[in-house]
Amino acid sequence: MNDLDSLVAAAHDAFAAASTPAELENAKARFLGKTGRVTELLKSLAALGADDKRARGAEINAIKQRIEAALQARRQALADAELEAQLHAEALDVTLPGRRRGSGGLHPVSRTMERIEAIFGSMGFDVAEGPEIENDWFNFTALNTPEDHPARSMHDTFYVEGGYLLRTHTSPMQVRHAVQHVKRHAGTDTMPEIRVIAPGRTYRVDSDATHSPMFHQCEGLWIGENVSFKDLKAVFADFFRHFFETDDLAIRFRPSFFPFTEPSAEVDIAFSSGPLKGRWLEVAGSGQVHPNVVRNFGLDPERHIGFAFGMGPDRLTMLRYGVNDLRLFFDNDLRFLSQFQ
Ligand code: 2U9
Repeated sequence: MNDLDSLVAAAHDAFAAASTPAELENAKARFLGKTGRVTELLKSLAALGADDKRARGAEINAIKQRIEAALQARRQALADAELEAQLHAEALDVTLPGRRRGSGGLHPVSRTMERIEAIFGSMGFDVAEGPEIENDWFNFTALNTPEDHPARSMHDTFYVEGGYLLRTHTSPMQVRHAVQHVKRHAGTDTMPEIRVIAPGRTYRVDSDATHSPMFHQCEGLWIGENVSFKDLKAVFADFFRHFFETDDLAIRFRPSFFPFTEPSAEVDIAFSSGPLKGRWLEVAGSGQVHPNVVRNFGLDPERHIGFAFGMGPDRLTMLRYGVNDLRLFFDNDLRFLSQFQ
């Protein structure tokens, strides 16, 4: 290999060793730059005679072109590699599903409330909603609750300024509904039945695994001229079978006491299959509406009778989904809540 061929080989090696465009341009300078080795060779022609100059000059120009071609090829290779790396780094899998905004969902207790409203709605019950801040008359007095009843104590009831309180049950809403209903039909001989449920938030000074200071209630009221405990049993049987989506459940009534009903009963259900099989579960309270309460509606309790009931949607949600701590519903932890979507 003559000196010119080995110069071409050296340039090839130097270009191949350059791994970035900047390194390649430095290598180029060493061969083709102002003081590069090819340039030095061309300068050395000045010392030669005319014939030698022509022959040597042609040789040097030939290797200069080979070196320039090698440089160009390496430039292209580096540019291709860079583009390839960039394409790889920015690769998009266009078959992946797009990123969507997560869709929200109903809180499990809200789902229960909606189910309760739909089932009672199918039995002809209206839905009454109203104030959570109440006065003493609607929350207690109209419901035959004596002045010295423990529920009225500061330990059980949240009192707010101005003699108002946070309703301790949704019963006051039913009193409001009944009073309005009676007024609307005053003076007419036949008054349509009162058939209403009152779902909503209620408040009591209480907090542990099964009690929350804010909790939900759904109460119901059915008043007419011929409404009896027999109808109450039928309504409950229908409701719980629909709510728990099974006919495999038994219902029992246990005598109890509430100021606003007489007689009164706790309502238990027991499933005949599933994880809760055979256990009596308390699910509601109920009773024949007390004559004093009917009188407070503006009706004659000798003529208008009926029943009322109350149930806790929080507890019904726990039973339906197998949740054992009420507080989970109110912690707003999406890991818990998203399980119900
Ligand atoms: C009017 C008259 C009477 C509603 C009733 C109950 C029995 C009852 C509890 C169920 C679970 C409260 O949330 S809970 O702890 N309720 O036991 N509620 S009778 O009686 C009424 C309502 C309105 C005008």
